[in-house]
Amino acid sequence: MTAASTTATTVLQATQSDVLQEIQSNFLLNSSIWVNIALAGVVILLFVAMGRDLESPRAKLIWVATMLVPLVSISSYAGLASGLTVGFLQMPPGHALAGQEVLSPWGRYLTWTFSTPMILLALGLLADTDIASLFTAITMDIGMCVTGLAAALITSSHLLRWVFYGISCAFFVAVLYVLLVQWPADAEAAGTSEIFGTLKILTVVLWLGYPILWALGSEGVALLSVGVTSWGYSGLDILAKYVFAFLLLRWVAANEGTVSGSGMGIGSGGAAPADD
Ligand code: RET
Repeated sequence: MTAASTTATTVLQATQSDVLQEIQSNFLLNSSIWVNIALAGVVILLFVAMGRDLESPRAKLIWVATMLVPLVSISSYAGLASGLTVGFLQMPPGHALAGQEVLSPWGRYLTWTFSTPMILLALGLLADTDIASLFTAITMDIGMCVTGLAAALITSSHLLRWVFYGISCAFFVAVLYVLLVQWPADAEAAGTSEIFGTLKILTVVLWLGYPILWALGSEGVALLSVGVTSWGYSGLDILAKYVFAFLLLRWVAANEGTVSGSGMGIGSGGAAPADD
């Protein structure tokens, strides 16, 4: 066995307890996880209370999609806190930390696959967009998250890490296009353009922070430590998920009449009767 493969074997054999110990000995990393677990818990209770009186199908669907954001989040952060979705990766030659065992909280990228589509579903319903547009935004978003996960997990080639990063960015551009070009027009027609405009800017600005952090953190050029990167993501999460969801639900609860259709254009102008 060569020296390199011996190291790789040692890395792969790091147990969940080793990983947990490493997380718990890193105050920055550990606090960035637990603060979010606590916040998600409070936010879930708040959102249940905020949406309990909603009656129309579209408003209820927005509420459930929005509720799922902190629900996925608390599960995601619990996975990170336990060490289940965190591992040691040996970075390939060419990477700033080449050959070193780097702690990778890859569970984040995995669970974004479930949380970000809920954010887009809620926004799409708010804009009362059509199913094709919603499907486009959500599938492009899932593509972005899965290829982002691949970029983080690849240890065979430095170049391929960045190739996957580029593919993920391309998916992201499609999501941005839908958010910035298609849905504002739909929201205008649906009478939700004011709140949609606020949430669109919040979403676009904050979401742009994620690929920047990835590139600067230990997954990318390693200018930021694992703990600082993790706090960066946690901070973005607090704004992009909890603050976003709070603003959306508060508006929906106060303006249910404006979003009282059945959802996704069905019965609210998008699907006209066949004999019209
Ligand atoms: C990655 C790296 C590869 C390139 C791009 C990325 C974008 C990630 C985004 C994540 C948003 C996450 C949110 C989570 C809330 O639960 C995967 C970092 C483009 C935009 C809002």
